[in-house]
Amino acid sequence: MEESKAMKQVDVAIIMGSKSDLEAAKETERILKEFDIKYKMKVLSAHRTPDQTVKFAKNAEEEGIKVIIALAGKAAHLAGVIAAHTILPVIGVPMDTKDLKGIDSLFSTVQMPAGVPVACMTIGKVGAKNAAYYAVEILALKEKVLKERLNRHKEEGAKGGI
Ligand code: RP5
Repeated sequence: MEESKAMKQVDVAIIMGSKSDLEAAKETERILKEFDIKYKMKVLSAHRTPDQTVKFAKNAEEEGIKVIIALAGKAAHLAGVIAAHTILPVIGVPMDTKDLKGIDSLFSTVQMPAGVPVACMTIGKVGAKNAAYYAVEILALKEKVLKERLNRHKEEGAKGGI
């Protein structure tokens, strides 16, 4: 019983507001895979499936999740709603949008009230990538092997290789 729970345990949850965010979420996924991070991906919406979103946020810590990445666009309340229901670090990624070029998503993700932080990344796919790196940096605080991988990655970046 305990063993199967441990096998299912993931360190990072990638949550997206809609299937239409999948392309960006795949960028996050790709980098987490590069760092060998155990993750899961799920579509949950602060507006379309609010009860399931809150349930996920409330159970995340007990599930063993350590960092939550939330990608959402337009009135992007997903990261904020999740942060309202957990003390785990929540990284928000504002999705690019057709009408307002992601400024709508950016403002709704970044403008959180005091005491309920969301670490807001850049708009779109760059933000999706940085969310993964940021999650790895958080996990690296307790995992030496990740620290080494991040240092190697920084060295590659210095050579213009990212
Ligand atoms: C948000 O609205 C989603 O995160 C997505 O970025 C945006 C559009 O969603 P769809 O109408 O394409 O499902 O909730």
